Amino acid sequence: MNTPDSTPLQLSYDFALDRDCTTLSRHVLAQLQSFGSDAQDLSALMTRIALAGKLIARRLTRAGLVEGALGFTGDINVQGEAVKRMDIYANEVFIAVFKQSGLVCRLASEEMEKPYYIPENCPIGRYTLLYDPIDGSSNVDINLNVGSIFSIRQQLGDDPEQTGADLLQDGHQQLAAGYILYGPSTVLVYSIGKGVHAFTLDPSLGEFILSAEDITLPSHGPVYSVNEGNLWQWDEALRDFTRYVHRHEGYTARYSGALVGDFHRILLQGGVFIYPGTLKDPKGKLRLLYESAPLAYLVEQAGGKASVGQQPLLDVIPDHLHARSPLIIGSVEDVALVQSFIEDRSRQAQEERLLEK
Ligand code: P6P
Repeated sequence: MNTPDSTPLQLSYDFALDRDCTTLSRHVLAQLQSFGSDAQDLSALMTRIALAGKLIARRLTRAGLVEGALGFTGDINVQGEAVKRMDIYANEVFIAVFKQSGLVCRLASEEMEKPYYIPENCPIGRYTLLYDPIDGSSNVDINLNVGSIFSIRQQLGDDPEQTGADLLQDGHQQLAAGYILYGPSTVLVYSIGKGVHAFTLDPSLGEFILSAEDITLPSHGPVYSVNEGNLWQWDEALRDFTRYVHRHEGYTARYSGALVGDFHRILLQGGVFIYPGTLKDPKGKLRLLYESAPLAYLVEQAGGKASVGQQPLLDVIPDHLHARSPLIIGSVEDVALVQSFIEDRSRQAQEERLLEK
């Protein structure tokens, strides 16, 4: 409000107060320009996700001081991966937070083989939360960034077998998606299909406060993010791309071992993140429904691109709940560059097959 006697100090107070009052729930309702039941649901869902983020952030910031917070449980999860204690804690947080919500009938998590039903919510709550409670958990014990990734889908039908079969839909069916990055600050990034927005946790308020609105990726960026230790397992096209960026100015490698942090860097600075198929895992390592698809939804909302190679990632329909997919995601020009090497190799292979005939 620019009153005649407003001083720059007054203006900065007004700005700071207005910003501190732009909480996540208010932002969602403003995005939807509605107070209807669907809008209220989404706003309430995002508020619950924020609560989960606060509880996980609190545990992470004190993990080194809390008995039993770090290290492994000794179990192997449905992914065949060693389970960290923080994976279980974070998974339980999401269950506890949504149990009381009345909104979500079903949770599908990287840590649980089958969907988790919350019967008391099911007649009313027609939403499913798909999530990776702690992504990059190998970073927890060394105090490096980790994240939670989430996706919200409508529950279609009653899923009588409780297999989540109705979730095997392409990524365009997502109602909302985002992640929480636990780094020097805790940042929640989300989209409900109206742009990508970031909120930073103010621990003194216990609130996520709007810190960046309508985030858009640059069309090109210097960063390529891939684990070159797997180079010997990749298709030749990915080696061609790697040789190209090694030999050309203007590229820099950044890889943290945690998808959420690596993606967040690409979202803000541009570039490309790649987790390709390998000889060991031809479909790649990352899970489609609760890792790649939510990030693909975000990146397209931010003007970027996500592909599994030659097919847009959001078009892919998983054949089971924990289906994996290759992931090439980031700035339009950089994803296109990776795809150009894939197309060249595919054309070359086709020509060789024709010559053999
Ligand atoms: P690699 C973490 O386990 C994760 O799922 C992602 O967060 C990360 O990008 C990837 O795996 C790292 O895998 O094979 O490079 O160690």
